[in-house]
Amino acid sequence: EKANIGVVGMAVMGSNLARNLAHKGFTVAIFNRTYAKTQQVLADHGNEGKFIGSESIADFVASIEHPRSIIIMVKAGAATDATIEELLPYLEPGDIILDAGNAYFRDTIRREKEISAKGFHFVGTGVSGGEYGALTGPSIMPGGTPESYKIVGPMLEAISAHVGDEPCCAWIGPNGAGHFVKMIHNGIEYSDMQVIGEAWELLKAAGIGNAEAAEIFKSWNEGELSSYLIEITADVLSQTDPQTGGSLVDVIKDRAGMKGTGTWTVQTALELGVPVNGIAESVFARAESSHDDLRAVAQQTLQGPDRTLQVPDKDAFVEDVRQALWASKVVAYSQGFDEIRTGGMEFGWNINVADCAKIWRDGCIIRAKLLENIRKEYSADPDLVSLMCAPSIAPQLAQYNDAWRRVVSAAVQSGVSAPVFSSSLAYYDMARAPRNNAALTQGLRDYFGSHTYERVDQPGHFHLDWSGDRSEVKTSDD
Ligand code: NBP
Repeated sequence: EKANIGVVGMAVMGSNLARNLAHKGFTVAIFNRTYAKTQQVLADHGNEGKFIGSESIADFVASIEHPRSIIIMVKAGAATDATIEELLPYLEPGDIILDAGNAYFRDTIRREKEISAKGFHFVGTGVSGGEYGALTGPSIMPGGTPESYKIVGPMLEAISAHVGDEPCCAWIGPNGAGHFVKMIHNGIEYSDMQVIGEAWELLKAAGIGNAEAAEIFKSWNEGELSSYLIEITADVLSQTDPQTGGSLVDVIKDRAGMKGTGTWTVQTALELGVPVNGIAESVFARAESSHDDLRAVAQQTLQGPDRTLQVPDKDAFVEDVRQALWASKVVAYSQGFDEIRTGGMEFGWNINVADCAKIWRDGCIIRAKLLENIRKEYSADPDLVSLMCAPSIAPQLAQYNDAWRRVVSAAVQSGVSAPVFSSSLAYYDMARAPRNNAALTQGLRDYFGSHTYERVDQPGHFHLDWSGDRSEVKTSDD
């Protein structure tokens, strides 16, 4: 019997995906550069389903039915290219390589071009859900040709998470679209975690300890903020340190790590000209947290308030923070979805934005109640310019405005750094302002660089003779 599908890479993600496929009744060929890992998977999990383990790549490829579907789940980057190189000589036309690692979408565009030129399909596939998700049902974001999705789609949908009978897996678009959407998923994940962190720090400033904060997050998880990250925040905050018996989070070093997807999201947004302030602030907050030299010298030299807040009504303050968290989160999501929409147009992918929200409702790290709402809004209006202006969102942002402003003010007054709370409010205010300070910027640019300005009352571009007689000339009609 031949395998229905193959998986290369038997580290935590690949082995769990292979097991998930086997649990769903597929016969799974498995391969790892270091054979011992393949043997280990067979020894530990071989009885969970039908696996065919191979020591050589040739045997591995030969063990899969044609047209072959082969998932690569190795360390993103050079390892992916090396694995593709090894596979290619054994493939036949029509075979499909899926790269399910966290590839940079431009690498996926390149690989798809090279591989499709050889007569094979290449499906750059975003997978989110961590190791547990990979085993029990991740959110899956495949790109590539629609023909290849006809073959691999049913298998991917079978192993994905489900909401009711809807799979958390949908074809996203050609070549790099799947990895692009996964990249922005991760960018949004950064901002989701940052707003949670800011809320926690504000609660702390108001004298709320970790155990009490854990209860607060638990109660927030019962309402509109309900999400995986809020749920596990309650768990992390209530964890005691196995060594000292105190609160674990208080002994974890406050230096955040990152692997690159947040940075890519922001770099790409800069190239596309899409303001993703919340995501950018989250990436920079992680960078600042790890900037040891800066923090050491700043702690010695910079003065300011001591990050404590006097709150007369604690319950009211907690509710303010909840509302500010919801508003900031929604604005950060709005920016992320804006990047998806703009990137989808720019790269010619025609991404169905509602589908992205749909497949993030479960399985992935940012799974949240809010995503059902987002899905409905983009389904109702696929050309929605900004999520924050959607019919069900804008009124709630209005309702939460006062609390949001009070919390940002409290952060500023007390010296708590809350970059996403405040930058998302600044983004909101900039977007809704009938006039903004860009008029002065244009005046200045024309002053020092003759960059010209447009007028509100007539078409064309104009330049003022700033250093001469201050006469105005029209430099172009459009
Ligand atoms: P790792 O990212 O730790 O990669 C280990 C795997 O890559 C092993 O199978 C290893 O083989 C293989 N490998 C390496 Br390293 N260099 C290779 C090469 N030159 N040729 C062939 N194979 C090579 O594994 P992971 O944590 O399971 O993640 C796999 C992918 O999934 C990554 O792209 C990751 O970004 C992505 N991802 C991870 C998560 C998560 O929560 N961890 C979530 C979503 C996506 P060896 O055993 O012979 O060294």
